[in-house]
Amino acid sequence: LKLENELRKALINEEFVLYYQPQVEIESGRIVGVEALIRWNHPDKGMVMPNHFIPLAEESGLIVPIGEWVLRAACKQNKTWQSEGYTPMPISVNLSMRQFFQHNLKGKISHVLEQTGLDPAYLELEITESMTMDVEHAILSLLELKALGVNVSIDDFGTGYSSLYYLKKFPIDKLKIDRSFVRDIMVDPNDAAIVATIIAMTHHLNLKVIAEGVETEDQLNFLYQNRCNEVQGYWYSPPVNRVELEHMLKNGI
Ligand code: G
Ligand code: G
Ligand code: MN
Ligand code: NA
Repeated sequence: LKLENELRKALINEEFVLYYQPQVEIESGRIVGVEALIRWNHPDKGMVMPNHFIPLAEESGLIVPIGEWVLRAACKQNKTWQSEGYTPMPISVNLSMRQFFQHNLKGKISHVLEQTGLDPAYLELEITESMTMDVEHAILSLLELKALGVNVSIDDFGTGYSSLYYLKKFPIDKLKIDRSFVRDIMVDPNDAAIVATIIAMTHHLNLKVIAEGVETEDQLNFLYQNRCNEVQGYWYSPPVNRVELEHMLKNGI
């Protein structure tokens, strides 16, 4: 209960901050997108990572107002970057299960887009496979979100429920290959085969694809040879604060 109260206070006192991880087009080495990831700048504990508070936020329902803060902060920051002359690129935001099942999610997102003035084409919402288990709900929700003009990606792809039949029916734009598959592509032929197959499938289904958790040059080369266009991972950059991200946007990664 103590942590829960602290989280409520943190929202009021604006103690949350966003970090940003670049998404890089392999061919050009250019940053083509960023994922927003929350941190808690705690007055005593310093920078607290999301795995220490997101699970409780999800349990308690606080993830809804926290998620709304993330959405607004990400849209606002992306709009600011565009006003400052940075090359426009999408910012992706993680949606939690509760947000995805929230009444009037579309209205809330559309309100944030209006408030911040961000073009919906520059917002990407990440959902996980487990949120699509109720197929009818998922299709209806995704159609509503797509009608706003935002992009939708499936995060941690391959780790959850994945019916290829429904994948074809979901109005989504992109798959993010989970880092657990990428980690061993150079040592485990099964993981190499899985990753190569997911990439090939995305091309056939006309989806974009990004590999997460890329940490080595060998992994990068493997992904490039297998026609994966984009990567995210420590090889290029961990999630960084706004100033560090702006430095990379200006000077290259
Ligand atoms: O860098 P990293 O430690 O940021 O993230 C750890 C986990 O926390 C990831 O699984 C990520 O999806 C989750 N996470 C980070 N930011 C957010 C957020 O804004 N909303 C939600 N729902 N999850 C987040
Ligand atoms: O939303 P998602 O669960 O994909 O959150 C991304 C998580 O992955 C964050 O915790 C982020 O810090 C972490 N991450 C990003 N790049 C790498 C990487 O190259 N290696 C590892 N181990 N983790 C990464
Ligand atoms: Mn994510
Ligand atoms: Na992921």
